[in-house]
Amino acid sequence: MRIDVGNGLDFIGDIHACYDEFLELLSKLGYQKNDNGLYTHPNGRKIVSLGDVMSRGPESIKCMMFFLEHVKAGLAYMIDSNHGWKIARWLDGRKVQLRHGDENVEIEFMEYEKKYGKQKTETLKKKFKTLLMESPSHYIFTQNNKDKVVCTHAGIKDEYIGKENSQIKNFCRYGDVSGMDETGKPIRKDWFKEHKGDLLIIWGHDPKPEPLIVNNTINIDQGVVFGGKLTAYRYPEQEFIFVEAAKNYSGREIDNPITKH
Ligand SMILES: [Mn+2]
Repeated sequence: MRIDVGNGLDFIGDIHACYDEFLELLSKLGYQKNDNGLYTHPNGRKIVSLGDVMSRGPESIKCMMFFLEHVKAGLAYMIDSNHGWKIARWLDGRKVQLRHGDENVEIEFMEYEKKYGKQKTETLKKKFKTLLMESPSHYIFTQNNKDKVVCTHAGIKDEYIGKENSQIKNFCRYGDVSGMDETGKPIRKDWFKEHKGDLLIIWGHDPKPEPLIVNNTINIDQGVVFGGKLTAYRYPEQEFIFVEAAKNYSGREIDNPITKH
């Protein structure tokens, strides 16, 4: 899970099927579509998704297709995430309840099947399943063989970095969750307050109106699907680039994580 920073990285927060905003962000970052339909950067930069590329928003299949093709071509990286894991298990035929926007993915697949037929749909589902199941809980990016940046979906403890087991995978997917509150929402503990040292941790999952910077950790989920914005964090430039959401796609008006603050 160690990768050299190379010619620079563009970390992208939770896209949640907001494909238009994602393409706009790529264009702002200087990526261009080549003759094979792939987005490349003239300086050889690469895209790093923090997961949750699908669900809630309008175009899950397009977003998953993007990462399927770009990860395969070595142009992007994507890590595991809570929605990603749920969809992976659903695609694997396991019994899961599709909610919190995951049901939109099923609807998209039904429409896809009507348009392209059963065989093509099954092939695509299988490819998505493999991509999602094989995504690691986190990546460590290095410069001159020194660990510089870690990316994870919902959080990580310092002692987990560089290791992988089912407990670590769950922590990275859901964060430090200690039960549910009376409305059934997870009670989240602030794992990032415990982070020590120079290693930069970039994470998403928990939408904040602006990037939250604490102890060398940065949350770059600015809730594009809730009508917020999609964030890119450029490394090593340490620069934020944003695209505003065209609308609030989530349908959530009350208790919206972006507007309630
Ligand atoms: Mn998430």
